[in-house]
Amino acid sequence: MSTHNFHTLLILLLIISHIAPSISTVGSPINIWPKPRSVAWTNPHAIPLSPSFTINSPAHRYLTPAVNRYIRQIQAAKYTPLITPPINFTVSLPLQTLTITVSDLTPPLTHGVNESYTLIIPSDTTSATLTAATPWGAMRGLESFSQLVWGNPTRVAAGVVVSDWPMFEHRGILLDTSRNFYPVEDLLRLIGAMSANKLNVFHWHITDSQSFPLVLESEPELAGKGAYGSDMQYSAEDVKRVVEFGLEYGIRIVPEIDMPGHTGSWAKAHPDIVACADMFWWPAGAPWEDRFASEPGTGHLNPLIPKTYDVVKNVIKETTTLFPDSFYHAGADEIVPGCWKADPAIQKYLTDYGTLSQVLEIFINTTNPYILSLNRTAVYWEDVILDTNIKVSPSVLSPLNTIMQTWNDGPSNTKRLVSAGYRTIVSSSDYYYLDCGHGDFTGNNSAYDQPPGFDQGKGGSWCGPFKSWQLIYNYDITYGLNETEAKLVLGGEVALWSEQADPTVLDSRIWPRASAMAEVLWSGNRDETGMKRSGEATDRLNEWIHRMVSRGVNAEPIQPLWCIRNPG
Ligand code: CP6
Repeated sequence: MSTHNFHTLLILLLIISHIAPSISTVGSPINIWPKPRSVAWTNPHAIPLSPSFTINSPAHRYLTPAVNRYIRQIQAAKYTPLITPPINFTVSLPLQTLTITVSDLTPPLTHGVNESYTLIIPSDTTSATLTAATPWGAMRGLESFSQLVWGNPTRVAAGVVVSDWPMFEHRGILLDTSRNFYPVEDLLRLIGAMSANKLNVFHWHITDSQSFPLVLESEPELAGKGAYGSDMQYSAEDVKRVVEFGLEYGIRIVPEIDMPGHTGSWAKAHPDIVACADMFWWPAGAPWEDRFASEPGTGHLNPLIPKTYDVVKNVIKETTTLFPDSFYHAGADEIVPGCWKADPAIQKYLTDYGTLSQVLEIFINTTNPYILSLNRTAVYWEDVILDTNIKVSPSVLSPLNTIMQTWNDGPSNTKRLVSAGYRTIVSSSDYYYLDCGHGDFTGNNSAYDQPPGFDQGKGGSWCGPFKSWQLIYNYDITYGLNETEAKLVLGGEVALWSEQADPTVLDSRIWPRASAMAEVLWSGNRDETGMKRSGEATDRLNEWIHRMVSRGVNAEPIQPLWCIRNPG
């Protein structure tokens, strides 16, 4: 294209963009993360935000504290953007109020609650409006409003209508607090940052084989002996703080007490109900079938001992008392044959009656109805019906009240689950596992690090390769599904397993990669033309990282500052 033609085109584009209120990926004077479903600018300009700016809102147990928090943040932040929004300042009356209207204050924070909102900041009045169907939608709208405010003296973008709602209902982060411990303060900072990214589910993988940090009144020795220390436990008070904090930020807390595998830590209190816990995790030279666990920290609950169910029922019951959410994650991943085979009672069962799959079926048949009786929807890892070695018959777990969570093989396992009618949460380890730190964490180079058929050829180290934020945009979570099947995909979760993570790296291991997933699940991984959005998202993500850092979240950079100063 000649320079002349190029200039003509530019002028044409400028004229068009002035006539039509643009809803486009380019030219947005200031961006909201995750990108809303629709943003319409009409005569955009920056106006002053009054120093006495307030938000009028209906009183609500959780919306009111959210409103107070946003007033404080908006007044105090004086956020200095990386790039000053390309938008003219107009000397005009300052914005005095944001008025919130909520059609129904009663819906509790549940899966599928209406999170839509409409935010209108007109260019010619002193007051803006936010309308939402529920308090939870109002919280999402407040976050968007806060991102349209910057500078000192404070400016707000005016002449804009944001109409927004999520693409997927379940948008989560899994954090494993068993391999390493995280103080409550870290969990609260995570929940706050999740809310800023419009995520809505904190999947708390509380316990595993390495430690049992949850204090239970009915089973005090589980944490008493199974936690890393008395200073590395979550009390009922701690859990309450996390749950209440979550409600004030619009984040559901879904607990997972992983069982019957991943339970080595239970043996400190109850050695009699845990198979193989006293054995070394990897018999030298033994094949996969003879392994005691998927990683150091051995032990699986023994489904053939009645006492197992006394303990398990106490644990499930009290956990559902502590966590009000209607989802209960029941685990059931990675049952390793060698562990159960090493137990004499299970050995006898195998000789006389049946298979390891039937042993698992006994466990699921006893615990699943119990979870349902406590009015919970059980979520299971895909392994429970898809594992190649040990799995239950799908008829044991009804699609009517069971949700499955995938983590292996990306799209194909999702397809298998939804085509069998299960609602499914996608957390593909090839795209959404953020835990990869420094490779081998076992301290040696045993076959364990690259077990057969597991992650060979995908980058060498046990958890590799590192998943980039761009890769997250590349994943279509409903890939290859027909319309009916795609409807069963509830959403997704990124996961931070903590073998190589603890509070020192929490923020940077999660952010900004979880921001990429948050955008994918809120408004999709592709732009209007069907292109993957990661290219277009780069500049916006730089700004969003900077804003997260300004709010006390140590999100990692994705580019040198040079690129931001020399856009182009
Ligand atoms: N712990 C538990 C883990 C993993 C799972 N469950 C895991 C497996 C493979 C990778 C990362 C994490 N560490 N309880 C699988 C759901 Cl690559």
